[in-house]
Amino acid sequence: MYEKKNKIISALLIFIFVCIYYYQNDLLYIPDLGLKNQTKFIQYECTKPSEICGGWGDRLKGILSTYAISMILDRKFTIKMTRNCDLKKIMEPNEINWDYEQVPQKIGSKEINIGWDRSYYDTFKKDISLFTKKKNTPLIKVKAKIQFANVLRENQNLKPKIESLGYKVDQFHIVYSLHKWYNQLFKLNKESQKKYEWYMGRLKPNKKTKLICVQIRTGDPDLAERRDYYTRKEYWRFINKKFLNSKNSGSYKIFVTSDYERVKEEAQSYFPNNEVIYNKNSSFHIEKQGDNDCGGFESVVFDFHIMQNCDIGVISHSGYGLLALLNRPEPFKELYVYSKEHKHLKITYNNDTSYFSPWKNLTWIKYSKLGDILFF
Ligand SMILES: Nc1nc2c(ncn2[C@@H]2O[C@H](COP(=O)(O)OP(=O)(O)O)[C@@H](O)[C@H]2O)c(=O)[nH]1
Ligand SMILES: *[C@@H]1O[C@H](CO)[C@@H](O)[C@H](O)[C@H]1NC(C)=O
Ligand SMILES: *[C@@H]1O[C@H](CO)[C@@H](O)[C@H](O)[C@H]1NC(C)=O
Ligand SMILES: *[C@@H]1O[C@H](CO)[C@@H](O)[C@H](O)[C@H]1NC(C)=O
Ligand SMILES: *[C@@H]1O[C@H](CO)[C@@H](O)[C@H](O)[C@H]1NC(C)=O
Ligand SMILES: [Mg+2]
Repeated sequence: MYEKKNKIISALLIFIFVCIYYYQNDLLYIPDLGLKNQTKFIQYECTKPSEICGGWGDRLKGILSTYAISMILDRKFTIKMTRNCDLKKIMEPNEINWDYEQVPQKIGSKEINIGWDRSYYDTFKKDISLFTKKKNTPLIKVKAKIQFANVLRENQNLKPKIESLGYKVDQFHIVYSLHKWYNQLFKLNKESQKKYEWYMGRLKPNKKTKLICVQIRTGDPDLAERRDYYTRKEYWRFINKKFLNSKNSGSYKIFVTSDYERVKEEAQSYFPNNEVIYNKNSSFHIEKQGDNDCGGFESVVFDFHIMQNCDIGVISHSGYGLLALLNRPEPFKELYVYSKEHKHLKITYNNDTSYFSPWKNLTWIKYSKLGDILFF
């Protein structure tokens, strides 16, 4: 009898201690011993071998959204992307030092896992207490593959804060701030930078050169059947008709990237009169193919980085391609997406599954303002 009672009491005590341990930052008032004033961090994470982080497009959505909210919360922003290959080996911090190694090791932390859950768009429009209620937690870890911060500009409570950061409220959105944010965060490492300059010399030899960038996502390596839906010829035909059918067609250079290596060789044979330039062996899916030597990841990021220089974009409806071309000083300049009409369908971020399936009857859509293309 007594034994049973004791067991229950011990279990209860253990439970209470565990609760206090996990919630100490919220529950207890910590007197200011210099502790309260310590730097607070918010960190984008993709670390575990078992974790699904998505491709570079998905990851950038998470990184840039976490960066955006770090400004709102006045937290120092860091990135810890160590799954397979450590991002630090490919990109270096530019104006913002996002190196995760500056975060003290034994620091209280909590995780917010947004994943692919778009219901957070509705939440953050009204209320970001998921973040603010952790105000005493030194480190917030964020996992996300969606552009969850794009709705912050719709949140009335955040208007003064966004303005105080120097943004017009409407511009506090990945599409309008991508080029600025990307360049605040990233620069290529020395070795890649040299390679980049060599490519730029060929891609833009003089001021008259117009750079057409083609990005064709055919489908994940394990989804080969998707390749049929993307008729590559349609891209070549479009470029021919739209740009090369003119007197000054010689001033165009064509940069091609794809998740399918063969596409690049095809382009080269299709355009014998124009220089077709591409990065060999860059067709690599960073999520689906292991990459402990960083080579594949490096080339995917490199192609992405190049595309901020494109005068014209002719791309597939892919997060990677869309972000790459929106990452230009003028995001919507001459941007054409091979996609599906949607305006008559009134699709929202809650019900776009029916839009993507089946992925047929595609057409060229000029992406000249938010909403022309479905991009959540
Ligand atoms: N080099 C290269 N890789 C690509 C291209 N398209 C897709 N990939 C690879 O496939 C992944 C696709 O995932 P993600 O970036 O999330 O784009 P999404 O899934 O199409 O929205 C990329 O991260 C790359 O690893 C491309 O045009 N060029
Ligand atoms: C807290 O930090 C700020 C900025 O670093 C500093 O100005 C302030 O004096 C600090 N306050 C205390 C109590 O240490
Ligand atoms: C192509 O890239 C992959 C991934 O980085 C690498 O393992 C492979 O050796 C490369 N092949 C060639 C021919 O360079
Ligand atoms: C998606 O949701 C919107 C808003 O609720 C609705 O107007 C629209 O008809 C829906 N579209 C589809 C294809 O279900
Ligand atoms: C195919 O797309 C065109 C416009 O892009 C549209 O007018 C037509 O109705 C679509 N056909 C089908 C079968 O959906
Ligand atoms: Mg993806």
